[in-house]
Amino acid sequence: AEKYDFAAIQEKWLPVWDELKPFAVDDASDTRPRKYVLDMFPYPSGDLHMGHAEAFGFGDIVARYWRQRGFNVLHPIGWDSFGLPAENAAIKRGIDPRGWTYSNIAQQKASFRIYAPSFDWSRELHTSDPEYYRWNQWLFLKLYEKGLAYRQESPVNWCPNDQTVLANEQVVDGHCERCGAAVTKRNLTQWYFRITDYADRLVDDLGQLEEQWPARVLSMQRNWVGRSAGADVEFRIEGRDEPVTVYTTRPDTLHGVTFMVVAPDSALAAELAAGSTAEVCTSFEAYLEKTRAESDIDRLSTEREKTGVFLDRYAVHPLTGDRLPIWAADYVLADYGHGAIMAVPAHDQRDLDFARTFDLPVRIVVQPEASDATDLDPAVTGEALVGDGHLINSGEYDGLTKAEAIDHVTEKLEDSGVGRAAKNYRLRDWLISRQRYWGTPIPIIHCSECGEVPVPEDQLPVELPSAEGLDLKPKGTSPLGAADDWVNVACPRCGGPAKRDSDTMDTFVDSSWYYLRYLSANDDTRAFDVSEVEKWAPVDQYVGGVEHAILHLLYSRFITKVLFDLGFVTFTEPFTSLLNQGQVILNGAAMSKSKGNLVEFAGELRDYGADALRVTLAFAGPPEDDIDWADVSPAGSSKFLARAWRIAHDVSSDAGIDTASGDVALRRQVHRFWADAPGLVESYKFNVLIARLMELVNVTRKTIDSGGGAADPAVREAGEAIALALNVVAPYTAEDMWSMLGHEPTVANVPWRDADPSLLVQEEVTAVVQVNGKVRGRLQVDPAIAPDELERRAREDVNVLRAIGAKEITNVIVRAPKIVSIATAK
Ligand code: ANZ
Ligand code: ZN
Repeated sequence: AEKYDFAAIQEKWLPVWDELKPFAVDDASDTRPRKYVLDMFPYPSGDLHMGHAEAFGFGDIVARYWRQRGFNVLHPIGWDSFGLPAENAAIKRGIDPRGWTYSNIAQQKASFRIYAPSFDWSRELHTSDPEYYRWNQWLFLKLYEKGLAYRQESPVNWCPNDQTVLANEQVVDGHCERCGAAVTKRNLTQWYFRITDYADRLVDDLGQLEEQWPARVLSMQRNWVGRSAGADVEFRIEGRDEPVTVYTTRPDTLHGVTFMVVAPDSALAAELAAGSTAEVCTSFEAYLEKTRAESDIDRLSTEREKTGVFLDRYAVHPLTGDRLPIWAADYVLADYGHGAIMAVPAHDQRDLDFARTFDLPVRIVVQPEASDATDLDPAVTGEALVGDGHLINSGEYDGLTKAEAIDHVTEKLEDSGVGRAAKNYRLRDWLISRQRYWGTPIPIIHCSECGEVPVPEDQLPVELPSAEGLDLKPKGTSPLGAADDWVNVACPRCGGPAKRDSDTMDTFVDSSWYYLRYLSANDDTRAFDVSEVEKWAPVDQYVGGVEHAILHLLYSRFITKVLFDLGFVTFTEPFTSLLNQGQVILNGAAMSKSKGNLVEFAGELRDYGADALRVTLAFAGPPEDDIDWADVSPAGSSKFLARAWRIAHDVSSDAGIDTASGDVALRRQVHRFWADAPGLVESYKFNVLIARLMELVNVTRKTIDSGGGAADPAVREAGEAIALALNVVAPYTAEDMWSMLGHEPTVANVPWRDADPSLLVQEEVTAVVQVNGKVRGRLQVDPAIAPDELERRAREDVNVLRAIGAKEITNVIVRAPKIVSIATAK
């Protein structure tokens, strides 16, 4: 061909690659070291979109790079194909979620084929296949055996629109993550995974990921677990036998406690109210009603006007014996700590807001450093003193620092038997049951005689019944409950009539371990082969969106630790390195169909081809940043690719391999590129890599046009370098160049070249020689020249000698390799 034609090149190489299957990993005889590169698998909600193009483009740079660095690279692909969107689409159109899902998968697959990430297609998986979800059920049973899966009635987040429960993680600002409806609470019996047993490890093991995961994600994980340290303190209650325990992170402020608050929706509040006056009972009941309608987020907000009910009951301060009024207020949550707090209004903002609303006393006990307390009285300023300082108004603890006082007070509480050091976590157990159809059936049978009976492993999978005849519309109970033939079974234990559990699993269960399934994707005898896991896992490079920074990663980390404890894996963190790509936006706004500002992947692919799209996305900036499609130029990327391609085209007609005689400046450029390129990829500087390739293309073109033409062996060397490196981001163009340069496919398997160190030394630098402050000479010198050598050469320079003449040299300053400054007598 005479002109760069991306469509023709794609058509030419796709069938070749289909035939060669260069990325199918056949491990048996391979001695290369291994790398496992994984992209978060797509949800098949339609065709691929620009976000996929970006994420999979970046993942592919890394995968192709490691392959060309001599590694045996596993880069698998599959679909996260269970879930609500399929079910909602099915309901809307009156079709089977299965059909909708699998036709979307086919479409995405066809697009991926053209986009051409270096996937090993032989390991393709769909979580909605019984061959996959069977092992979700196996995993569930493993957790069940370990006591890590349990059923319990408790108040749960309920989406009134989707008519299903939501994990805490799926409630965003009090609204359903999926549909945006305001979330309410309901008492339901649900399945949970005991992730709270792993809370400490989920925090502590983040240390293994420091530097390799984005700091932002590490802190989101840490905050989600929300571990805090402090003390449990017992308060005696007047008229009650049992003391009440509260959790505090600030035992040092114990002398500043002026009242107590209990969560209105706790059993304790109800009991204390019941033991009070009829009037209190009435106002408490009304308040409780109001509280029940509120979300936790609202309740914890510091912005809100504080409300509450005085219970007309009193606690006794454990150290001073002071009487402390007890209130019920919604800003205290029933299911955190002990559902009751010691209020320290001087040093806690919510307590202060409450105290100012209800005119309760404020006592400062931690004096801020170097300040005048009268200016800072929280009762006056409305600002709690939350910083460090020294204790005051605290008897024997006066003068101690906050940290010292925390230790001393905790010790004192322990000695007096009214408290102890304690930790607390924001993390709650993972609610995994869903009242929906399109998910993994929970492998439990309920028998009136035997209770909960796990489905025996050899009876897995419990297959989803056909959706035909089932009403999938959300109604608060699982549609599976109405599948009579499916739900009614004989109890595996006693043989009597029993019913299958009709809930399905949260789809985050599916994605919590899929990275292991890829390692034995076609093995129908086990979830994964431990020896394959030993070879490949954990994942060396994981790539995906920051929207999964909490849930998916937390659950995968948890399940990996469980599998470690069960002896199935030998590592405790699933993803060694993590790259979170930014979003693709348009004109500063997120793209969406409803806003009408959607850039369609399919259209861009048709107009510019896979390579130009990939180059555009990688060149736009650091991969973590958002890419505004209005600011980038796929047409510019096409031009660059055409220029690169033309170099190979020009070289191919002129032979030459003896680089020794080639243009040295060009050769230096090529070898500097090879010296820098690996570091650029490994630090995710894909945009810089492309900038360097552009520079190389330009210099090569200049050499062709001005020097020895395309027959210069250095030009061939440069053309090959460009083809080899371009493979990571523009595989079609690279393959075509490689072929024009006389090689067999596929360039993807040809290693990058090593830089020749002799070509890396910096050529020469110019040293300036001054005589009495005036520049009199310039010398071309080695940048590593020694100072005395430089001085000798300066003194020998003819122009310098002329300037000095017969005058006597009084001083010489040498700054190698840049300056020699000579002073003379007048
Ligand atoms: C006294 C105190 C003084 C507190 C002070 C803070 C500052 P984290 O870090 O999130 O664990 N608390 C305890 N249980 C609560 C509940 N069920 N609902 C709402 N708030 C609760 O927060 C622990 C702190 O949050 C505890 O320490 C308690 O207030 C409050 F200067 O006790 B603190
Ligand atoms: Zn039974």
